[in-house]
Amino acid sequence: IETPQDATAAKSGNAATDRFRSSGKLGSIETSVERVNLLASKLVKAANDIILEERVSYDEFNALKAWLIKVGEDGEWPLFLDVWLEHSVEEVATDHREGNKGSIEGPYYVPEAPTQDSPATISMREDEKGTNLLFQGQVRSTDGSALKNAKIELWHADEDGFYSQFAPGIPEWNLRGTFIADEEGNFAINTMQPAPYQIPTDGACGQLIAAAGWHAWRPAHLHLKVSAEGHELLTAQLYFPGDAHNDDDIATAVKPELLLDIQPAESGNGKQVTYDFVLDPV
Ligand code: MBD
Ligand code: FE
Repeated sequence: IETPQDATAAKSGNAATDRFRSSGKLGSIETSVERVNLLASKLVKAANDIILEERVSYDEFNALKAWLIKVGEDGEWPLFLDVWLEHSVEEVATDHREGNKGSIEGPYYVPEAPTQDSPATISMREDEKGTNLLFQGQVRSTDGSALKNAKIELWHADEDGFYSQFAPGIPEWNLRGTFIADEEGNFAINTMQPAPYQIPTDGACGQLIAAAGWHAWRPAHLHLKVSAEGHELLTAQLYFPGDAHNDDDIATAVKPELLLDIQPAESGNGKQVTYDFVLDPV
């Protein structure tokens, strides 16, 4: 039997690549010759400038070729792009918003996780390890009105830092769920506190990280998509104060507004936190 500890970069990378291919994100791309010309020309020029400025050698050029080939072989293009570039795309896409700050989606979202009405417990193994976390709050519009029956999609890693559907041997929807808030936009979800996440060290991205002397860590985080009728979809991540990597996330996806105020649970079992979401009208 495969366990999550058998996870390899190639397996989770290829799963992320397959996930992207079937995500529908490729169905609606609108662009023009002028736009492709502009962006591709700037990208190629930036690379040529680096080669000339830094006097890149043939050995270095060949190392780059070999590495780019390996990124594809390991299926790590989604991982590479989401870790090192998505944060800028997210910044451009959301800088008009008055409501909640968001953050990147990353490579491990799966749509249509099973739906439950709040209050609810996310699907997890009977012996799921970790600290219980009650995550609750309210979804409102920027004018302060409650967003009735708002939808909260939550997904995150387990206590060992693994995501279901991307590491082997974890039940399909483990620590993934869709939750419907009540008439007042209130929600309460029982889950487990996730562990910090280390991006795979045995694939092309890990090879780059090691060769450059970087670290591979993201701070522990909850992933969310929050939506309500007539409002922009919010994609966010929330973080835990005191995490060693809140200030040097490899994916540059932490913002001060996204830090949770974790408290001991009133039930006496684990932690609880209240976090409200404010969505922008379309
Ligand atoms: C993750 O869990 C993640 O959220 C991102 C953005 C990149 C790699 C792994
Ligand atoms: Fe993540």
